[in-house]
Amino acid sequence: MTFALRKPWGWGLLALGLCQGCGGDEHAPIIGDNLVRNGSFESGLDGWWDATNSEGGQASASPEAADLGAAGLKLYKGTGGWGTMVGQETEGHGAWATLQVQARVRGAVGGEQLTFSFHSQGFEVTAEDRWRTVTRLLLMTEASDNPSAIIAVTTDGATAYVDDVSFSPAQVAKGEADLTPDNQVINGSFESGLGLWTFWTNSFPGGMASTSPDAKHSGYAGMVLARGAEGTLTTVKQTLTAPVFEGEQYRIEARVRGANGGEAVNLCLQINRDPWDGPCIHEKADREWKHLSRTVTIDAAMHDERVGVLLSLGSEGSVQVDDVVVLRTRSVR
Ligand SMILES: [Ca+2]
Repeated sequence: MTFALRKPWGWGLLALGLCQGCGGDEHAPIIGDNLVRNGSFESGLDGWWDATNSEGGQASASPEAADLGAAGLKLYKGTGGWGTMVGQETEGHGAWATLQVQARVRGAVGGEQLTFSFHSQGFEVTAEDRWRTVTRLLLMTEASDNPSAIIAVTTDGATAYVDDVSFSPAQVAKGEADLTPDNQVINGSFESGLGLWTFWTNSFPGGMASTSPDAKHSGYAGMVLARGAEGTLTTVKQTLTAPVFEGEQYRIEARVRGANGGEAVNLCLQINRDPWDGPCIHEKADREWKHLSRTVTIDAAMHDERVGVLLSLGSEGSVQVDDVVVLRTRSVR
C-alpha cells in the first residue's frame, strides 16, 4: 500500500516492522496517532468549526457533556434542517487507507441519531442514555490532501454528548480475499470493517451486520450477518467497479458458517436496478466453514449492466461470512 502523505502518520516504524513473508497476517488493526486535535474538548471547541441549519441548533463544549475530564461536546439539533455538527480539517491520506473512528457517546434521553464522517465515508450511531464506546473502521476510496472529520446530530430536538474522539489511521490485516489476485471485491475479507459494503434489512428487530474476530475465516476479522423473526432478508452488497457483458464468466465465492446450521444464505451477482435479478448460490450454512463457489455466465438481460455482489440471509438466525471473491474467468472484449 502506498500512502501519499503530507506528514508521516506516526506508525511508520510499525509499518516497517510488519512481517513480510512471515506467513499469516492475522494481526489486530494497528492504530496510529489521532488525526484530530482537542478530541477531548478540554480546550472548548478550539480546533473545531461548528455549523447548524436547524432552528435553535447549537454546538458547544460543556461540563455536562464530559465523560472524562472537565468538558465534552454537546450537540443540540433544533427544528428542521439536516443537523448540527462540528468538524475539523486533518492531514491527508492515500487511497485505500483504513481509518478507525472511536468516541464515547451518550444521548440526553437515548435514541438520538449521530453521524461520524471522514472525507465522504461515514456511519450512523444511535445514542443510548448512558456512555457507550463507538469504534468503527472506514475505508477511504480515494486520496485526500485535506479531509474533514465531522460529527453531527440529526434527530430533531435532540441533545447528544460526545467525548474522547479519535480519527486515526489503522493498519489492517490482509485476508485470503485481499490476497487473491484480480479479486473484484474490495475489502472482501472484512478487515476494514464494513467499509465499502452497503447494509440493508427489512427485519426489525434483529437484522444487523457487523464485523468481529470471532467471524474470521482468514485475516483478523469476518462479518456477522443476522436476521430476526420478522421480515425476509438481511443483506450486504458491494457494487463492482466495472460493468459486465454478455458471455463473460465470473466465479463468485465466499466462506460461510452458521451459528446453528441450516441458515439460508444467498450469494449473488445482481443487477444494480429493478428487477435486481442475477445468478445466485442458494445454500444452507453448516456449523463448520463451507466454501460457496459457482461460475456464472452473464446473459443478455445483464449485458452492459453494473452489478453488485450481494450476500443475504433469508432465515432467522446468524451466519458468519468471510473472503468474498469475484473473479472474471472469461472475457469477451
Ligand atoms: Ca477476514
